[in-house]
Amino acid sequence: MSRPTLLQTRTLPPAVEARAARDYVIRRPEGPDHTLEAPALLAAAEGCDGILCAAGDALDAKTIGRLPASVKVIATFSVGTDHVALDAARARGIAVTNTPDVLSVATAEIAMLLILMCARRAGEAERLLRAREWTGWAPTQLMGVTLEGKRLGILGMGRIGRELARMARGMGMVIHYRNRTRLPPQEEEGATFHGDDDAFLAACDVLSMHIPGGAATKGWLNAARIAALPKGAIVVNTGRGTTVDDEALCEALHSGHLRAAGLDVFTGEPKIFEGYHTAPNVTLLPHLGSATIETRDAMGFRCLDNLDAVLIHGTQPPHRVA
Ligand code: 8YV
Repeated sequence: MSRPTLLQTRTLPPAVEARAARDYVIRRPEGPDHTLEAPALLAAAEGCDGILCAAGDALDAKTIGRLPASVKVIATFSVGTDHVALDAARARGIAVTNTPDVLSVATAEIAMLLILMCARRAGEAERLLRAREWTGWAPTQLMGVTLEGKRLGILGMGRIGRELARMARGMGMVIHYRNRTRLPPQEEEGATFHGDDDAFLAACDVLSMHIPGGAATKGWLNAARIAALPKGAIVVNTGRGTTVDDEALCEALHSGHLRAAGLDVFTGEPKIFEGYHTAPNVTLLPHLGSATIETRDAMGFRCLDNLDAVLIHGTQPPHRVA
């Protein structure tokens, strides 16, 4: 049997590349290894049986509608699927798969890293040293806040949220959570569920956001919700940048209502909202949530397991989302 043809939009870790090249004819779009815009994607998809893409690739309804009939499956190298128009894929009978579970710990680790950096002002402190401006130890210099005993509010107690809760409990934090959609709430041992936004936000010394992107969550953290957080709260986002109103967040950092923010995701990545360059007490990371060697290998293998099911074995892919 001849090998199926795969459009692979990004360069993946070596072990994943090797397995993909063994089992598929690999088609690579021309140009740099980043977000693929619709025309380049459609041109490269000609004659392909499947697409292995990543978050940010333009798989909107229009593009999916114009994919060649040969495409049977889209496997995204991400747990988030906001960049893929799932209804359009369903309408065309194209299976869509993602990579759940394997990135939960890595992403929770980045959320915890941001929480720690914000609480202990580590970014500011490092910038001071790099600017050669440290003049010596002082009792009141760069004082942060102790996390032990503080309340961590997890927005979206899913797989990643649960891993973060486990880590935070180990540090003596008190866990509160809110799920926007799943009702009734699952019982989450050692965590307090909140049924409405205001009570939840009022209980957040630290708010960590783990909700998906897309129209339903756009700008969820707006000025009103930021105002409902206690003065001096910390906000961390490792989900999707679109869930935050950037202007409102910058404003709250400048006014001092928020102590700090830590962001790993941004609207319109890789560009970031200009205000973050000058906002005080903001720690910025370039979408590192799942970026560990172990996790990226596992994500790649998960994509290939899904592609193999559809294109080689003719079975249901294990992580089908549409
Ligand atoms: C991905 C992510 O690695 O899985 C997700 O949804 O945000 C990241 O962990 C990245 O988006 C590339 O697809």
